[in-house]
Amino acid sequence: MSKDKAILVGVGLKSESFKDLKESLFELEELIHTAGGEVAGVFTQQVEKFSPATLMGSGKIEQIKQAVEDTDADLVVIDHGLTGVQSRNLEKILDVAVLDRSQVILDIFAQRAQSYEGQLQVTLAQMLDQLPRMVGGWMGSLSRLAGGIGTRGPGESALEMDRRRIHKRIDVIKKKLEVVRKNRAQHRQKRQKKSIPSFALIGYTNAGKSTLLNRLTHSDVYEKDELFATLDPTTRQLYLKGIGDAVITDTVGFIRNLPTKLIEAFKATLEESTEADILLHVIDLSSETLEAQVKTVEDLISEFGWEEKPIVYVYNKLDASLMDNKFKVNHPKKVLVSAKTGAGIDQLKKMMTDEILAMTTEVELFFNSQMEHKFYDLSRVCKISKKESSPSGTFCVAQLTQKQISEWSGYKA
Ligand SMILES: Nc1nc2c(ncn2[C@@H]2O[C@H](COP(=O)(O)OP(=O)(O)OP(=O)(O)O)[C@@H](O)[C@H]2O)c(=O)[nH]1
Ligand SMILES: [Mg+2]
Repeated sequence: MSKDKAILVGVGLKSESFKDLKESLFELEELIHTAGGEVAGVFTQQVEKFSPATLMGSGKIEQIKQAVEDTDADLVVIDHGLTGVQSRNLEKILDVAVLDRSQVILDIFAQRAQSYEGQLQVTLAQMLDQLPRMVGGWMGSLSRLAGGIGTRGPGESALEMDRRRIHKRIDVIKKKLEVVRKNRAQHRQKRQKKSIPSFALIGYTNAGKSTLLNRLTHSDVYEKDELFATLDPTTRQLYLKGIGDAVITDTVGFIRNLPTKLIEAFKATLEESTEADILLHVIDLSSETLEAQVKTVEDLISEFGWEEKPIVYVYNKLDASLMDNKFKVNHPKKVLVSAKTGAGIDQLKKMMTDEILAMTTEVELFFNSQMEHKFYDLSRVCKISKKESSPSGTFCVAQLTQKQISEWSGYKA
């Protein structure tokens, strides 16, 4: 199938920053490429206020229409949310499919979704996204007959469904996801019962989270120079000198103007990060928009209520860093690394160890001679600061996290 040809339109208010508008639009170009399309033209418009009927002014729409005809474009993508009325009117005037930024992101997610859970989440997000757009019987651009950007979905699509059936489907999918979530929670509980220290990699899409996971755990998780390479969370074990075993989770990346429906649908995936002891916020030193990326992630961190967690700022791609990026943002707990070359990885591991140790309390434990094997289990997942063996058993002082204190409370000396 030939590539979808898209005309992109950045729309914002005159009172908003033009730089942000351009940055976001540039990112939308990358999203279109990732979704498998090509860009046939780019327009921008800053308006005094948005038109409820068509979002932007008629002059600009005329120009876009002309460009659609000249380039034989298949679709127009607006870098702004659209109401159902706005989409319908624009599609009528332009006579091609009109999508917004969310729909492009959802389309990429639909192409990426591998696991059962991932597919359920994307289907749910697409339905939640589509519902408020439905005007009367009109289904918007999803009703395009041919495939292409905006028409893909992993499961049953919203294509020919009416509102009532969509509501029903949404309920069914939510129930299925609830089962998946419970499953995940059980797995996590098992892990937590063994109270292994846990980390979660978070950050902007393409920052290098998966590459870092591979570097830290000698794994082979999919990493690629494209947006949203990772969708399903992966958890791997790693060894930290001074502590022992720990686990680290890699998950979906963030992007500015992430559709809220998507966040809602990906709750189960995000819970993996919510449960981690420590967050590693991965930042791309080679990005021209480093500050905006950091801000997007930090806003989401507070939206998810993660700000109470210890966060280590991992500035990645040191080998390809832009000159002044290294000095741009100053977080107290920061480390500069290259997941690609391995530079700074030892410092990062040391920092991860220190962060875990900072969460611990010294506890005196005693293992009688029959329970000595338990002491060896313990010594694999925490720091033992003192140990005395006698014929009756082993006494030790261990540095334990809160979770570990409850797990090992039966051995208090
Ligand atoms: N030069 C350089 N490139 C890197 C480094 N780390 C990762 N990359 C590249 O950056 C791109 C994105 O890496 P990923 O690890 O897939 O990024 P991610 O954060 O997992 O991205 P998503 O899963 O899409 O959110 C890949 O092409 C990597 O090879 C680094 O230290 N230096
Ligand atoms: Mg990834």
